[in-house]
Amino acid sequence: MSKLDLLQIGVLPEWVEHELAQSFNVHRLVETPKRAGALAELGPHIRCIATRGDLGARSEIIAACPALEMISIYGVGYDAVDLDSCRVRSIKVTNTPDVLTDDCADLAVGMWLALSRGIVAAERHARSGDWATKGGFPLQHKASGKRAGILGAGRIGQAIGRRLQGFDMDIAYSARRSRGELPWRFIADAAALAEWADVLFVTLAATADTYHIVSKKVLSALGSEGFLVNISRAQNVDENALLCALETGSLRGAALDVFEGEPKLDPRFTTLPNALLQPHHASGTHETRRAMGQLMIANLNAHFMGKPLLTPVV
Ligand code: 8YV
Repeated sequence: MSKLDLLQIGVLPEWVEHELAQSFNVHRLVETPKRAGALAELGPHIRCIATRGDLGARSEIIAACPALEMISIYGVGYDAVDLDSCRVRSIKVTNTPDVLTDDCADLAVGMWLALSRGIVAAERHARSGDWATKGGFPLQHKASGKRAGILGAGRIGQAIGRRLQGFDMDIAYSARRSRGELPWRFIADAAALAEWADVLFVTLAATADTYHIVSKKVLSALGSEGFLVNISRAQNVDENALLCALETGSLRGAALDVFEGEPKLDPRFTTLPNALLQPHHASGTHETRRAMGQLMIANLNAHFMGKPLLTPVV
């Protein structure tokens, strides 16, 4: 049987691309001036799309593929996929939850510790020789035993909470509803949670309702002794308000794995001593990216074999 035509959006690990090519005619959609023309030519043949969580599949791509049956996401976030178009055309959408939860939670906790204790700057202080010539590293801030607010009580938010219990943190969370099964305080309002917390972890899936949920008001409530950790999506935070808060010291510090316009950052971030910057790599380990690739491909194969999807979104 001839291979079906698959549109690949973005770069995937080599072994994933090799695996896809075993089952599909893979057509890479790359960011070139000829992209629209390529899509117009390829689109009518495309039966499925493989894309990344950060790239998704916008409405114009979906519209250009009239024979599209399925979008398989290499990532947990599906905010960059036009789900409304998929629902109207009964296009299946899958993602890769669970397999990346531990990595994302691990990095969030690591970012918080590094921010609170100045680990990145301290490493430079030791490596540069400043320790010998300028003396000891400046005092930082105790991390454990403080108040941690978790914005979002999904898989990743709960995994962060479980890790923070090991740091003797007093934990509260905000979500659409109270989750009685969780052993932590429920504070529905984001600003109230920020007011209570010493560190606020943003773990929410990005939706229209969560856009800029970490607003100037929330940042002000977190305050000049507060830390923000964002491993969700940049659009959950008012980035200009965050930059102003960091520049003026009305927020003590922020550790960020996601940015508006990534991979290009607002240059204001790069001069801030109280910002810890990470290149959207929360799921970026060999083990997890392998598991994500296997799950993405398994979903594609399940669909075309007429079997139940493993991790359906739509
Ligand atoms: C992806 C992400 O893993 O999971 C998501 O939704 O944003 C990332 O963690 C990454 O985009 C894969 O390249």
